[in-house]
Parts: sequence; C-alpha cells; structure tokens
Amino acid sequence: MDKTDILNYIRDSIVNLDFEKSKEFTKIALENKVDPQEIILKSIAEGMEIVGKKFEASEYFLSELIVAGEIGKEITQILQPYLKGAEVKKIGKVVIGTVSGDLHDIGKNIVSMMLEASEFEVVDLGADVPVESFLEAVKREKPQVVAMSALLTVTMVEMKNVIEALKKTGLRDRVKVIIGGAAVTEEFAKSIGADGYGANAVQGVRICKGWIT
Ligand code: B12
Repeated sequence: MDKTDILNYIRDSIVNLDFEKSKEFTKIALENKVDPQEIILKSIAEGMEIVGKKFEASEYFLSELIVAGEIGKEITQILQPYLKGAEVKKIGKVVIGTVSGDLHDIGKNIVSMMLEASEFEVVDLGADVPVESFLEAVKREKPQVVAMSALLTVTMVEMKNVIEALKKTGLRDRVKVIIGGAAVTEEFAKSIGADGYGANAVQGVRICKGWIT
C-alpha cells in the first residue's frame, strides 16, 4: 500500500461513513509517516466535499452529514498531536471562531490546529460565536489576528457584523481580520473589509504568518 492508496482509503471510508475503517487507515497512515497535513487536505477535505455533493444530489441526507462530520472530527483529533510543533516561542496570537448561527467547526478546527502547529498561540472560541464574544476576546486577549469561519450562506453576514462592531468599538485598527469557509469568497472578504481570505488552512496560515513576520 503506497501513500496515495492510504490517503484514498481514508477518503473513501469517510465517504462510505465507515468510522472504524477511517480511524484504522489514519493510524496506518501515521505509522507510515504520511504527513498529517496531507491527510487533512487529501483525505478529509476531499472526502467531505464528496459527501457534500452526495447531500446536494439527495443521495445522502442530514443523518449522513452528521456521521461524516463526526468522522472528520475524530480523525482530526487523532492527527492533532502529530500537528503540534515542539514547545517553542509563539510568534503571534489568533482569536478564531465560527460565526453566530453556524455549527460547522471541522474546517475551523483544522485552521486552528495548523496555526498552532505554525507557532501561533490560538484562542479558539468554538462555533456559533456571537459578535460580543469576538469583541470581548479581542479586548481580553489582544491578538494580532481575528479569524472567522462560516459555512452557511445565511451566516456569512455575521462576519460583516463582527468587523462593523470592531470598528464601532475602536478595535478594528488593532487587528488583522481573516475569513474562510466554504460559503465565503475572496470578493466577499473584500466587500466586508476583511484583510484576508484563505481558501484552505494552508493559505490561511501563510497569510497570518505574512502579517506577523
Ligand atoms: C459536515 C457538514 C455538516 C455537519 C457539521 C459538523 C461539524 N461539527 O462541523 C452538520 C451535520 C452538523 C451540518 C449541519 C448543517 N448543514 Co452542513 N455540511 C457539512 C459538509 C458535508 C462538510 C463541511 C466540512 O466539515 N467540510 C470539511 C472542512 C475541512 O472544510 P471547510 O469547513 O470548508 O474548511 C476548509 C476551508 O473552507 C478553510 N476554512 C474554513 N474555515 C476557515 C476560516 C479561516 C479563517 C480560514 C483562513 C480558512 C477556513 O479551511 C478548511 C480546511 O482547509 C458541508 C458540505 C461542503 N462541501 O462543505 C455541508 C454544508 C456546509 N451544510 C449545509 C447545510 C445546508 C447544513 C444545514 C442547514 C442542514 C439542515 N438542513 O439542517 C445544517 C446547519 C447547522 C448549522 N446551524 O450550522 C450546506 C450549506 C449551504 C449553504 N451555502 O448555505 C452544505 C454546503 C451542504 C450542501 N451542499 O448543501 N453540516
């Protein structure tokens, strides 16, 4: 079994909603020194995309989405210790959360972990985070970056609300704002006055690093 096979097996077990096999193959991948970032991008992200397409085609329903979500979460947890770098001096602080009304947190968790692995201190506010909680965290934690995720078209507007609230409270100039998630685009990011947009976790980390160093 070569690396591509293992990555495909993990992806396919996610698509087939096979909890045990997806965990088993992830462990095999790690034993074979497959880069955990590749597992995220090639297996989890691609697997979830296929599940999403099946959902759109009414081949899968909400129950299947939930199971796929749980599998994605579980695999990400298995990968977490392998993503974390050694305890080194942190280069900057990021406050991250999925916006209010949105429960999708798998992508946000991946971004969070990759930031940590890239020597950022991350304050993860979780999912369904109200505007006020973002504001409080900026005041309390004094981060250089605020990162927001949204997967639903209806919750994208919350990102704009957070930026407006940061402006109103005089905090906007103290932070850079980056957004991401399947619902948002580069154009949307520009239109709401965000400083950056990351199509995936790797891009997101690269942008944040560019701001700090
Ligand atoms: C799993 C899933 C769920 C799970 C979520 C579990 C969880 N704990 O997250 C559950 C079952 C709960 C769920 C619920 C719903 N879901 Co849903 N879900 C999905 C699914 C299949 C996968 C999402 C996912 O985890 N992808 C994998 C991760 C790794 O990808 P990602 O989140 O995009 O993140 C990557 C990048 O976008 C980026 N990124 C993400 N955030 C950020 C942030 C920053 C700062 C940066 C830089 C980058 C970044 O980096 C990540 C890694 O590279 C998508 C389909 C899809 N194709 O996206 C639908 C999808 C998002 N859901 C959808 C819908 C409609 C719903 C429901 C409304 C269904 C319903 N009728 O009730 C509810 C809403 C619940 C709510 N209030 O939030 C729609 C949204 C349509 C739209 N445009 O609004 C989608 C697109 C499915 C579809 N095709 O119709 N869902």
